[in-house]
Amino acid sequence: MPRIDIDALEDEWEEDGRPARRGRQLSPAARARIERLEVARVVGVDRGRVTVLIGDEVVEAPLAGTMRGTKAVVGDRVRIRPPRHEQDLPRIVEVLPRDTVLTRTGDDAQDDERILVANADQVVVVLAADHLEAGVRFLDRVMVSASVGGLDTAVCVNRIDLVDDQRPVEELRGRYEPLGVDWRVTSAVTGEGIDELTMLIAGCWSAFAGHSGVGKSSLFNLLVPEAEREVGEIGPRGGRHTTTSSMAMHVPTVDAWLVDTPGVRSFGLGTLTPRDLARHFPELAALDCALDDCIHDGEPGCALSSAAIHPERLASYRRLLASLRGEAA
Ligand SMILES: Nc1nc2c(ncn2[C@@H]2O[C@H](COP(=O)(O)OP(=O)(O)OP(=O)(O)O)[C@@H](O)[C@H]2O)c(=O)[nH]1
Ligand SMILES: [Mg+2]
Ligand SMILES: [Zn+2]
Repeated sequence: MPRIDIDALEDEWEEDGRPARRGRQLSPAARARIERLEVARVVGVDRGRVTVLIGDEVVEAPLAGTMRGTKAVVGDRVRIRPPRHEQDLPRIVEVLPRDTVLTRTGDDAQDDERILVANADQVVVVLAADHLEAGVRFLDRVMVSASVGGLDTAVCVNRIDLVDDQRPVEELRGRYEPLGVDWRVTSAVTGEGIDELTMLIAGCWSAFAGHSGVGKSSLFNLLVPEAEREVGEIGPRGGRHTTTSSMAMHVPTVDAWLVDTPGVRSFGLGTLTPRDLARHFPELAALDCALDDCIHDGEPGCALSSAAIHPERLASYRRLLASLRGEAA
């Protein structure tokens, strides 16, 4: 499976005519950076295998034994210590506090919080133009989690070549742009919108999120030509999970970092309370409601009016509220 692979990188270096490195040996530059305890950035997590960027080199660096119980996720800033012997690897000895986190739970009844990406500036929710409805429900969930975790949410409606009528996409754009959501429309097949997507991610750390088959890895491969991520044979209907690990790569033309993630079936918000939900729905947070800690769910005197929020967004809010209360799916 294509991913950042130290051995493959070493092969490339050999082809470059640079001196070949033996076994696990680090370059002197990387070793010097590690010895200075320079902060490294986690760029790949594939099951237990963690790769970090130190300076401009990617090296494998598992968690040190003393870090048992800690997890490192893509985007984490870490300190690593040098290998203790010839066969050893550098090891992560500290995960620095995270500025932002994008988390989800398995479903709304669970509190098994998993971090998808740390320290990203924005999450780009990829929707399939030919499966918009399921995508929008997913988007509403990600927007809440991103707001809680301190990231911006943007949208990329991909697979636009597969739909003749673009009005539903434009209608959605009109619903979400006023909420501060940047909106892009792309096709990984025709190349439509790729330049605009590139500008969206310029200069920052972005992570893709979306259902399986919406085209995250296809877009990633266009934005990071050397990525060669495996893409699925079918689209969102197949539900096949092609990508199984998260990986960050640099987009040098716009100095951006982009994270490809595995598709997820559900985006649970199981650690949130109804109050959190109300606070992280921007239309509701902006309400001038005089009631303390109101969740705008029929309380007498609540300022919620139908003018304040799109009916579909209100319906979505009420569905999420019910689901968090364990009332309905
Ligand atoms: N027609 C069309 N097909 C696309 C487009 N983008 C992706 N596809 C196809 O959709 C399928 C799924 O694409 P992937 O890039 O693997 O999707 P993914 O979101 O990475 O899926 P997971 O890794 O499973 O989460 C592949 O067959 C792609 O060729 C597009 O813009 N138009
Ligand atoms: Mg993928
Ligand atoms: Zn209220």
